[in-house]
Amino acid sequence: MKQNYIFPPDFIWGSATASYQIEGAWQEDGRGESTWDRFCRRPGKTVGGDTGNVACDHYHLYKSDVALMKEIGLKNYRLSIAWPRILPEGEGKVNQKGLDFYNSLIDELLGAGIEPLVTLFHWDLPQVLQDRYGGWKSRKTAELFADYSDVVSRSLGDRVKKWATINEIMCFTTLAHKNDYHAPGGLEDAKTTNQTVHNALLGHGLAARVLKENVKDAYVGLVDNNECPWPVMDTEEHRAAARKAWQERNSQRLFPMMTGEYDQTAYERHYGPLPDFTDEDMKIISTPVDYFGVNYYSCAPVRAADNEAGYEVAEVPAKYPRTEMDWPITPDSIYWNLMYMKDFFPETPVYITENGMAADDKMEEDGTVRDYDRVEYLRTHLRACHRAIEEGANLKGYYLWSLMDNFEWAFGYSRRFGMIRVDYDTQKRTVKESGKYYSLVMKENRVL
Ligand code: GCO
Repeated sequence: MKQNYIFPPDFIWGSATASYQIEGAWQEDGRGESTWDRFCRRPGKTVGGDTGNVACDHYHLYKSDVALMKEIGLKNYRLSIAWPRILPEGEGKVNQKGLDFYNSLIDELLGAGIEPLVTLFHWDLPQVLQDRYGGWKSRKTAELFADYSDVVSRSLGDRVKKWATINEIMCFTTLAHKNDYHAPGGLEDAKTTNQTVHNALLGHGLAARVLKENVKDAYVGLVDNNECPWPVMDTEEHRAAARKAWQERNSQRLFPMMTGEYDQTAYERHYGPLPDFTDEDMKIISTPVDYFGVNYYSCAPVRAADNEAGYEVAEVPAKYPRTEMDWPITPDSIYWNLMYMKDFFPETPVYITENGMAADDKMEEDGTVRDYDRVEYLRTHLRACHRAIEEGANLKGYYLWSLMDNFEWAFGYSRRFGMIRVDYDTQKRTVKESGKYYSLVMKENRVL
């Protein structure tokens, strides 16, 4: 049989994690409190009252974790830096021990032949900035984020070239203030919530400028879980509806970041009142990026409709296949998302910076984890990526979420996303069948 689904020779294969989800060591070596430390302590906010206090204890186990990465053939690894480790007060005095940890981790990775992609902010804001300034409700946090980016990039920039400023703005702004579901929590009106999104975009732009200034050959982007409506059927009518939906529903973050403009009609239709902003803000926000990072898990299809917008969401039936997060498994959506990216922003390289699934993993008596549902998820999504590349999409790489099981935010440890299993009692790591599968994918540069 013919070997097919071969990726371009320079395609980047990697895997991803985030600081609060894996590090633990929450009070060690001068680390300050983060908004997630605080949020987890609010009763009922995480499943089982779980916290990231220990998580995967990666802070202590990073050397063996990197050795395991090497063993499975990983060549690219996306990690994030905990701001409260670097600046326990959020601003001002730098905690050298925090920098030391990341310097050692980077050296360990490079020594193992693994190229890091460093995310500066993956939601663990120093709590003190929340208390002092209201966190992202204030522009001050955007400015301080640039200062923090300056400290980190001066320290790691001689070895780290690939940077992501911020991960998934929606999740620490809208999910926090509209739903009280993520840190920092605290319900706010729509205008205030939209202001936090705007301020985070501003932080992104300011940090992108700092990185370009400090790091020779810096490769800088924003990572977002952009909205990716796709046509329920590939007919001209539904296709046009989905394209319009894609454009309008990305009016809050992606389009302003790429174009420097808010589309007021689309914004108001989907997000409510526009935030306050200046022309200068929009210039900063649209500082050119080298790539766009897409975190993709699931998305609802849309269909053409006889309403003002011209489209409506086509909810999938209750029994539609879903992951343990209850997210419908919709691989075609990744294809359409990449095609719309190419359509609107043909020049911008795209990386899938996260993709994967929570599965109901069981450890068998023989010590294997036969997560063939995750294997199938990966296979179908990778095929969709391959199809998009064949049709001209600018997709340059793929980072699987996640390297190992970890603290899944409001779900605590009740959801497992890893290709490596973590036994939280013993901290033992076990490569799952999906890990073995992905290891072959990376080695052979094709879907198997
Ligand atoms: C995300 C995240 C991860 C999540 C993953 C699964 O950005 O949402 O970056 O932290 O764990 O998406 O929900």
